[in-house]
Amino acid sequence: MTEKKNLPWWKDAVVYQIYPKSFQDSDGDGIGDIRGIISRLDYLADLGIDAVWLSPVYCSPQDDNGYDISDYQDIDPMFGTLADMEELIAEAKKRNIRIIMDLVLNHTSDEHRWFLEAKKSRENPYHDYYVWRDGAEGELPNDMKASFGGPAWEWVPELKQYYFHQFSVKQPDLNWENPKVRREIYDMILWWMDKGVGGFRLDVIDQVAKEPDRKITNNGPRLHEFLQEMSRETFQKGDLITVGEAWGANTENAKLYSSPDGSEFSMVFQFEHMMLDQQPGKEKWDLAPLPFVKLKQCMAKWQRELYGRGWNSLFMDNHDLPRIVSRWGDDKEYREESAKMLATVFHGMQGTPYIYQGEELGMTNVKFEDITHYRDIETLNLYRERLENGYDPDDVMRSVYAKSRDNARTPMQWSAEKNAGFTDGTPWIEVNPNYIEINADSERRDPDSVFSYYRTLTHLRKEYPVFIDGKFELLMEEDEQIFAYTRTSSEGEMLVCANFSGEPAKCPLISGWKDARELIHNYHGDVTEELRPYEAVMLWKAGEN
Ligand code: TEU
Repeated sequence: MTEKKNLPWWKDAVVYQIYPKSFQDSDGDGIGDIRGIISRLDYLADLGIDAVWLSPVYCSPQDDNGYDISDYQDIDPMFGTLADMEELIAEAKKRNIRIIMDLVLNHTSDEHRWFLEAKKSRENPYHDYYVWRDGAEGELPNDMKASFGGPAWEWVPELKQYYFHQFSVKQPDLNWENPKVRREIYDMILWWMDKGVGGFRLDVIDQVAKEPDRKITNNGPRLHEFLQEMSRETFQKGDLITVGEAWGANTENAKLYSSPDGSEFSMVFQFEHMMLDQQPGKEKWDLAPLPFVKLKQCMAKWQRELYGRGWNSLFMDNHDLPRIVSRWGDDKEYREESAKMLATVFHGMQGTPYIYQGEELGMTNVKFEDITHYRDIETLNLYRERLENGYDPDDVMRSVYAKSRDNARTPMQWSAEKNAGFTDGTPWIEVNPNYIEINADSERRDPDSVFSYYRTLTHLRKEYPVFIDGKFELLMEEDEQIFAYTRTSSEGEMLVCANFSGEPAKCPLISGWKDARELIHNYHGDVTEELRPYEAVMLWKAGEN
């Protein structure tokens, strides 16, 4: 293999996402915490990951599980202390793991000091930190809606003004037009950089430059001006990995977010592929089967467009999405095969792979008996709204089972012991009952497990530079079962070939790869021109020189 050519360290990195509330409890209160994470660092090192993206652990009233921050520079007591956080950064470093903090900069909690000040009077120096509009009670500035239901405007009678919130009422939007707000944010980021964090994930960053009078939420006219300023003032002073979450990204603006000149972020985290299995123009709850050929075209478009011009994140799961093996695989008969197949297809592409906690075990969606077992604000609001609007409760529950964010938020399944080894107390959300069969303890001992397969994938990325720079070409584009592509570099050619279905599938191109080296394969025995259900393989042919 050739030397890696002066690439930034994160180019061959694999990131692991931790949702702290559900990862590991250390003190028996039923809520995961930082000391719990420290106790599991060896597990992460064994998996071969390079960085951990930590969902928010800052002080927060937890209206949206930490995405409503009341102090950016302190840790919520439920998760631990600042000293615990410093220890986590240091202990991770010993294992060559960097910690990526989650920056929620579009909004704060309504309990943040700035907002408490802001709503005291119109003259308060913090008033202009948020987005206000004059009005009369009941006469909203316009009809914009908030993401978690209801209007995007909330009336404050003492001020006779509305504040703007794109998410819950307890998440007032920050006013990025105000240079003082931006300076406060940059100083806070520099403070975390001084603490030795390895990078940042930027929550809904495409929404910060909103212009509510023109009903603009994402991709506002000043967005990239703000992001470039932030990057100059902060990230570019360190050797960081930065990733911008942008539901509103397209392949054009993604080249700005993730330009190789480093003027904004290292990479973009976009969702085009995640919005295919819903009815066009409707919400994620309005279910539709996955249009497989469209998925391939979508992935191929991003591979092609960003090649040499940007950098993408490769993910199938996160704390807002259902479990991929339940969504696009088969979480029953072929759970292990399909979980491995999906990983093969995603990890073989160009970009940075993200593994969401439990994905490496093939954890599945959960089906709680009724809505009272759910905790997520988005799910609970959706259920209430849809019932008020006359939807059939069984239909709504079907959507919840398929798409609720709580599918990803049940506790990490460490072992077959009580509460899956997550806590000695009562977990804040119930454990998925399938932890007896699906858990880290048994998978780490089994060379054929989903965990062992992911470990091989993370190591392959370090061994074969083609993962980083190989040019992507989609094959068998119109095939309804096979996902196949090559990655070609000066060193050789890699083929990724996967049967995305539960039926056997013909794949004639395998015959041209008879002598190739098998990098990874999710079945025993030779791969032939007929792929078994969810069979997937990565093959490698070294070049002539
Ligand atoms: O999510 C962005 C976002 O737009 C989500 O609300 C998304 O639409 C929804 O989860 C899809 O079901 C980020 C965070 O990842 C999420 O957890 C937060 O709730 C949200 O921002 C607000 O900070």
